[in-house]
Amino acid sequence: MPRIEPKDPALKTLTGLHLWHAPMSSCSQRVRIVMAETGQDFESHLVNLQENEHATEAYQRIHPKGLVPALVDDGDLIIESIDIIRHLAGRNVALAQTTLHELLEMADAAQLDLKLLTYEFLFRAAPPPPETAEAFQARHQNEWLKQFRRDFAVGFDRDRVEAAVQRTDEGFHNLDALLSDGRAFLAGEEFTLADIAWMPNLHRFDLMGWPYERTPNLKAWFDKVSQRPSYYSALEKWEDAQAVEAFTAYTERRRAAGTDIRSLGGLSD
Ligand SMILES: N[C@@H](CCC(=O)N[C@@H](CS)C(=O)NCC(=O)O)C(=O)O
Repeated sequence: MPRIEPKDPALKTLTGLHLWHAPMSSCSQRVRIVMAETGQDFESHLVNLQENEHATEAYQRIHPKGLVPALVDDGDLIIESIDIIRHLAGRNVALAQTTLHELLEMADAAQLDLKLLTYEFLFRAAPPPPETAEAFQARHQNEWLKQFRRDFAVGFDRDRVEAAVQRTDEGFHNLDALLSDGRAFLAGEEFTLADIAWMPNLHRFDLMGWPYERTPNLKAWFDKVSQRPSYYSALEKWEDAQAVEAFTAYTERRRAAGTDIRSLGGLSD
């Protein structure tokens, strides 16, 4: 298990499961789904990303990259959502048993494109005011994230957005091809971590108006897994209804203007 040494020694004294997470972060959503599916309770430490709580010194002593989620299990700190869900599922044979290494790696690798496209197609609805953006630059220590935020402020290059859309589309087609043999779930007949790792991604792209009709097997899979109680209790229930409403309205506005996600990456072909 990839434990890391916490900068904050107080973490080592914590007992039970403690999760630092954000309500609508896809990486947090997958961790909460595993908790719900396996019936594990956790002490919730919400990190308000809109208020840049992940840029505080205190939080950066918990997560060295200043990102969510972070888990402490009886004093052991684990970051990286895929490592966390593996750790949590380790106790649950049914969830962890299949050969799903590749599907988890794909979900992990898809994160950067999901992030770029989330910022472009959802967060651009209400970018932070300049003083908040400046405070983030002054306080956060993750140089990659700071550069990413600066790129966002000036506008991402169209090629970069286009490439992210294309890679996402390829990834979804790969999943669709897997499912085309009639299997019930991504890794076979059992619901596994692979399904959990991908559920938040499908949800996120749904908010952006992704054309899932391009991948009917994947669409049917998503329709099925989103009926699971954990999808509601660990993902939808945590969402801020106003934010969802604002994202939906923004997606509709961009669609009407022909600048939504469907207008890129050959998705309208
Ligand atoms: N590879 C990491 C990615 C973590 C990550 O990027 N988390 C996002 C939320 S899903 C975050 O903290 N974003 C803060 C920001 O964009 O400012 C993981 O899987 O845990």
